[in-house]
Amino acid sequence: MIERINIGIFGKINAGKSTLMNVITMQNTSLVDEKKGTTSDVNMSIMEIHEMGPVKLFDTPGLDEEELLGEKKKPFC
Ligand SMILES: Nc1nc2c(ncn2[C@@H]2O[C@H](COP(=O)(O)OP(=O)(O)OP(=O)(O)O)[C@@H](O)[C@H]2O)c(=O)[nH]1
Ligand SMILES: [Mg+2]
Repeated sequence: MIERINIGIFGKINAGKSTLMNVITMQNTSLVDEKKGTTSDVNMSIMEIHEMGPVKLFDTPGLDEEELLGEKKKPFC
């Protein structure tokens, strides 16, 4: 199995994490919306980054989701 560097994208709700993920991967694998709390589970994408090699990228739910479904989602983060 190929060894990959893990890269997580963390931040507050609606900060643009999924947008950043899609820009980096040049794909639309993460759902983007103006609504808060769009990402409910961690999304993973694999790719190669120049001069870094194989990586695993993780798009995550907002860190400040307590008022939404944050507590239920934490075990998946
Ligand atoms: N103006 C501006 N809007 C942005 C930028 N990045 C993302 N957005 C917008 O902000 C909103 C939220 O973007 P997402 O990428 O879904 O944000 P997120 O952090 O993944 O959101 P959650 O999954 O809900 O935590 C969308 O309407 C995006 O189009 C940016 O750099 N500038
Ligand atoms: Mg998101």
